[in-house]
Amino acid sequence: MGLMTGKRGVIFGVANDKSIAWGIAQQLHEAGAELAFTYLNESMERRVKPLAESLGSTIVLPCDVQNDDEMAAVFAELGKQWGEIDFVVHAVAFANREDLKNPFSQTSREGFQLALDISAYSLISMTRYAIPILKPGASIVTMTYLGSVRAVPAYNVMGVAKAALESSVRYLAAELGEKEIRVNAVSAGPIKTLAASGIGGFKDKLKFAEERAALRRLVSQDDVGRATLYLLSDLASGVTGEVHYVDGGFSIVAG
Ligand code: NAD
Ligand code: 0WE
Repeated sequence: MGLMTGKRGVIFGVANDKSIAWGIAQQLHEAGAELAFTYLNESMERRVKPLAESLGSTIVLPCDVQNDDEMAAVFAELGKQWGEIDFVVHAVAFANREDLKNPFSQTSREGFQLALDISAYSLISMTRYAIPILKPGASIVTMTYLGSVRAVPAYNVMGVAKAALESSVRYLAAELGEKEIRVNAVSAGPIKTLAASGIGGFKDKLKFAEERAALRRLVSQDDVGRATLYLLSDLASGVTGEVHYVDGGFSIVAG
């Protein structure tokens, strides 16, 4: 019997086998969970379908989180096939590349709205569509980053989006506690993924994190996957509204 045996849930945010969402999926699968996946578009579909199949998943659905109809269709289909579900993983973020490069004060209204819509509002709409099929005891986890609470060079509008995301975690947790639904965030240290590969000077950030972290190492998709597994499982039945750092202790040191 695994920690997640008999539990079912959906994972948003797998792009390829380097994705944090994929690290989470592997841990959930090993623990006995049954998984559904969503993908952004056709180019992602080609990568996500074989990954999903490798874990025995048969429910793989399109979902651009900016599109309410697609989001509604995902949870309608899950309701049809499974009735109710036990967990949701939100591992989705996007900002215009120039907004992660230009001075922060140059952020356009459109760029701000795009980053906040995809990276923060989507947790609210995802939760809203999930609620009708979430079991009591269900758990929602989203992925965040230290740039929400510190001015990390170049993270810019994504930092504002992550601050909104973390605040949304607290408001959703406060609202859904009476339904015995938990909502938490995992704040991961820097990891080389597709989303990170577009960032200038990311290598230097990795080196800095490795040198300064209390554990003197980077964190992996597996490190994040295991902590997320805990938050999604009944081991964390008393934990909600939290931002749980999985950064090797980078954020707790100074000097
Ligand atoms: P990734 O590129 O593998 O995943 C990002 C995902 O977001 C992709 O699957 C992409 O398809 C999806 N996405 C973007 N726009 C979307 C939209 N409109 N609709 C649906 N999906 C959309 O990169 P990752 O690093 O695994 O990122 C996953 C999460 O982890 C993000 O929230 C990111 O902010 C967070 N995070 C990443 C790091 C890091 O260093 N890599 C650190 C902390 C937190
Ligand atoms: O959340 C993220 C990255 C999110 C992201 C990445 C991209 C690159 C490609 C959002 N939008 C885009 N848009 C693109 O066009 N991380 C936590 C990883 C990350 O990004 C940084 C970091 C870290 C860490 C950017 C600057 C500084 C540090």
